[in-house]
Amino acid sequence: MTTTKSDITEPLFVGLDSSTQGLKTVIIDAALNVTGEYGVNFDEDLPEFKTEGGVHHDEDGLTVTSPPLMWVKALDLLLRKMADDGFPFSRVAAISGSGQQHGSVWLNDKARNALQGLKAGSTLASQLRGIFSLKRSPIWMDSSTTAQCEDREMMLGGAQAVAELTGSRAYERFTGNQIAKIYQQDPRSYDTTEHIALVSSFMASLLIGDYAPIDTSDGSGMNLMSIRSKQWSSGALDCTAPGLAYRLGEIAASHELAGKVQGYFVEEFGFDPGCDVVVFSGDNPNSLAGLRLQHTGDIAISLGTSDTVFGSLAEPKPSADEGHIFVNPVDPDAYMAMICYKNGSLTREYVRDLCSVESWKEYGDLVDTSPVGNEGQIGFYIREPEITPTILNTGVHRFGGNGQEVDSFSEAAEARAVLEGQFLSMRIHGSKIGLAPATILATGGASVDPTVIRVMSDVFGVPVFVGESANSAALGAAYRAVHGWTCGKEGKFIPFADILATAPPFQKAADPDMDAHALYTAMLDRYAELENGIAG
Ligand code: XUL
Repeated sequence: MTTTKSDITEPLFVGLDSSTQGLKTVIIDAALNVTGEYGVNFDEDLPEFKTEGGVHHDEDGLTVTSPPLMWVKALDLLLRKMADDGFPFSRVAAISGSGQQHGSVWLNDKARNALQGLKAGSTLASQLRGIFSLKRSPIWMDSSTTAQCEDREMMLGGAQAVAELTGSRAYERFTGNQIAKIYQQDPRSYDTTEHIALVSSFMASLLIGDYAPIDTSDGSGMNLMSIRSKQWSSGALDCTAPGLAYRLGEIAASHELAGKVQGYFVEEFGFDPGCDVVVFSGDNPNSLAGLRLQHTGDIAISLGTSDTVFGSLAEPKPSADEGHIFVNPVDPDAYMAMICYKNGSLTREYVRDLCSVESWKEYGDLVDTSPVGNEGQIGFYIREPEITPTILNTGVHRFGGNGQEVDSFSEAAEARAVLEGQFLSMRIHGSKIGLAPATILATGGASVDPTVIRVMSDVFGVPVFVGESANSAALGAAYRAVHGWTCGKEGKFIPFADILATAPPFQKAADPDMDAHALYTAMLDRYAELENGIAG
């Protein structure tokens, strides 16, 4: 690790987030206050790429890509916007960043020279147009690699063996399976590829003017890295494509320094030549940092279009059935686990509409008229094919207290059943990959609803705090910039918690009622049994 020196007196830290739909940045000062935010929207600000939601969908309905040159142009545009706004680039002590996970950027043998030789006076895009060996980068929404996933699981000893090795069973969107497909279907492009970056490491590469390493946390989303040795797994590489270790390059811990901003940014925008670039990571790892989940047992439940449960844990417990284990982005010796549900907000809204109430407030009042535990009634509301666990048949399944399937519930029971069911499921499936919450941070739209928070707190038996999640990935990247910069300055690893000591605390929204919690605990086995029956 390089030791850094900075003469900047009032340092700023920049977090960049190259997401599916746009490039955003959050800027913080040394006291961790947000001092600025800027953004570029791909569809609106870069219409020449003709993306929808930042992506191109192929006619097969499975292949989804984005043009990597668009990401370069977005950086040009974002920095230009900041310059026009008088942003004080010279005060930036460190930058880190976030990228949509799993997407890959394929670079030819001209790329390194082009990155190293950037000249001030013209845009990044005009100088880097020729560096891509694939003009269409596969991204996380792609699901065209089922055959490659099956091959990987067969060659490595089954789905659970792949999960044990790489943190997740083979998933279509994971980069290794995307690389295997391209190698098989377009070997010429593979041959002309010198380097394969993730979206995160590519954006860092632009800043340092060289190939930046892939970090261990985003690297866990590839089905290629051993989550225990934190190195490429030769077995996983061998069943992907030849010569891959060379193309993927180095792996670094997420708090390490990738280098300094290259001269181009110093001359063009006035960055300090000592400005550090801290290794970039994936958006979910950065959100973990942004939501300050630094201790084992700190869990976030994000209630959005899809619901996500993620948090820190000391010991990985990979499962082929659900979720992902990633190396932790703020503690190289720890891990993070994540599970996603497709049936989130839209499903809750569907049930609210079934209940003929006008507002979430009325909905909450209705839930309160049914007792905790819903007199044993359990409902499954599968509006979208579910991924946790896999339930492909959509529909509503209601079970009475005696376990018999019934056609309907009272409105109050219906209103309560969807909430209890979703949180019981999160408790069951989260525990299968080692998530044992000590506290929960609830984020996303439905987290403002006190009834939702009450049921969540009682099901898990822990206090629930509420927090902002807007731009949590960019904010997390900014926190990680402070973290990596401090570790660099001190020449040793500093706990992330020390960095966050001055951050304002989240607000407590509920303490659990332990009698209610005991009732929910007694329902877990029955819930799991009924769920198994539905999943078939
Ligand atoms: C995570 C995933 C998405 C992407 C884009 O596994 O596929 O969350 O990171 O946000």
